[in-house]
Amino acid sequence: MRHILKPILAIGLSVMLAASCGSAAQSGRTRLLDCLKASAEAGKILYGHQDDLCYGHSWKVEDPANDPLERSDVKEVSGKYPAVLGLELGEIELGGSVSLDGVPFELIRRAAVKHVERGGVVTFSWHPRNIFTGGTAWDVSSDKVVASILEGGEHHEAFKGWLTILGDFFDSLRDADGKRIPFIFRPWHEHTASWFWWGKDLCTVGQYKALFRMTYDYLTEERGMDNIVWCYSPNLDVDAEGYMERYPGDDVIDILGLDAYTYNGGEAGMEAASELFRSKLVPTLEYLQQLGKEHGKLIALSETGLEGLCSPDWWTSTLYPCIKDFPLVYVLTWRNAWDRPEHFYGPWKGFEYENDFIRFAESDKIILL
Ligand code: BMA
Repeated sequence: MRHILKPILAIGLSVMLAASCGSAAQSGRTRLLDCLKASAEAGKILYGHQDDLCYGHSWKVEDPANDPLERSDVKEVSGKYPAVLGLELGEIELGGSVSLDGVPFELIRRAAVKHVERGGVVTFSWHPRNIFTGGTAWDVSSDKVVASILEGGEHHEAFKGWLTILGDFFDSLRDADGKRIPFIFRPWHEHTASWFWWGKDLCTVGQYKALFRMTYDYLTEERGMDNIVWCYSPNLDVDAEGYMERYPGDDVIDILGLDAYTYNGGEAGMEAASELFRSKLVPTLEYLQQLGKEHGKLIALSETGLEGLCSPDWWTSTLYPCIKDFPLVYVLTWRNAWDRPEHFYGPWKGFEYENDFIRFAESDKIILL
């Protein structure tokens, strides 16, 4: 079977998986980008869910090597898989067999390949540990970490070892013909905040850009991976200037992403929380749309959600009205942690407000698989 990237094109109300997108002579990066562009130009937004095939709100894959990967919280509610599957690689750099969330890398690899085979789009995030302190990605106790892994830094060689492990994993993502599958990679995210060791207050503009470029150069040049679409994803609460301040460059980035969550309003209530989210997100998407035009890039809501979905109509009354007028290529809600019942952002069968997700998913604009 020749590897074919199947673009997701909506025809009327049905989703059609076209036979191919672009020509086989093009790189995987170009072909995936062409598909995504065609979808955005058709006015469609692909719906994505993090870790969807690996586990759900109250289940997980038990046999990573053989499970048919047919289960999905999104499918159990809506009848369809998410069009975009987000997968997390944190702790792959340690060389072990499971991620920081306890997901076997073998399962992550199989899920990525299966999802692309089904015609979907895969995006990887990575929360690597802090090589300087030995802590997690959230260990922000030192502002020397990025400097230490750049060329000339004391941990540069060790960090190149981490990149090698990451590159080996990416290299193992092959279709039935042995060709590398195309996917989106979204490293060094939410760096306009300071909760990860690569965040704004932990490294200079130049160091951040060098970190991104080092990662890019390693995978594209040293490893020859022309199957990766690169996404840049600052966090909400930044203006257009702040958004672009650490931008690695048009030659590196393909998608201008944004991570933006609704925070449970507590005493102020859900209505106030939704209103705050709307009042921040819409102006941000306005400038993102403009930046996308100026730089010739796609735009995406690369992470979003309301933890625990404590609102009967977050999908249709908060999220959808905010995004519907923007040419977002995809919108991805975060994971449904099987071992933390309150830590979920996607729908699941039996959840009291599942019908609100169904209404969202049935919109002409929103594409599932
Ligand atoms: C966070 C939480 C964590 C998780 C991390 C990486 O937002 O969901 O529990 O470890 O993402 O997946």
